Amino acid sequence: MGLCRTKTIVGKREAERSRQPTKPNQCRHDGRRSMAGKAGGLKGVALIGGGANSTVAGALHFFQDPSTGYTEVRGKVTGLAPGRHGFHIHVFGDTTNGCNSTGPHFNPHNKPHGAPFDDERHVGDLGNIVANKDGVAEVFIRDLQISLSGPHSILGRAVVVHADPDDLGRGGHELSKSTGNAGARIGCGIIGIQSSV
Ligand SMILES: [Cu+2]
Ligand SMILES: [Zn+2]
Repeated sequence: MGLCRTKTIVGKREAERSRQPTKPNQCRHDGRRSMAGKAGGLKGVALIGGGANSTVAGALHFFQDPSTGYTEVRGKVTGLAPGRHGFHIHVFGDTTNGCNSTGPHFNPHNKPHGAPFDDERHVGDLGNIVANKDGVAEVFIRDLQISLSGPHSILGRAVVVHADPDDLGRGGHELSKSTGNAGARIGCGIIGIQSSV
């Protein structure tokens, strides 16, 4: 998609500018090398499950690059219907009552729901993941609003996969500005600190 193409690095100021994607908050599926091999930085992990009558499963890894602030979400979710599925960070890392105990979208600044590339969005708004005809979604998201430390930290919260597409706040439905009208919560997992072994 070319959202994150960087310029040739010439000197320090240019290098700083080159880190800015053309869309401010996120780049995804851009084919760039993963940051996860870099030394330092916090890592998180979430195992996705769907509860009693769901086939949804997966594992997602989170890594924040300390030099750029970008947090990368990588992994795979299986057992989905083909197509787009809303994908968010919800407030609570609590699955006592399945994915329904994870609360609303993580929204520390009381903003309306939006797209990952909007400035006006919930911190937890990561848009959609896309499942192929076999029901497998390969996830590769890089985002500047979620973090693994500080007030935007998603550690101890939950990642949730929905039955329907997130309309990114643009659908005109009464739920568009709060949930993206993404439907049922068909999979979720608690984001924990990843073991180094
Ligand atoms: Cu959600
Ligand atoms: Zn939201």
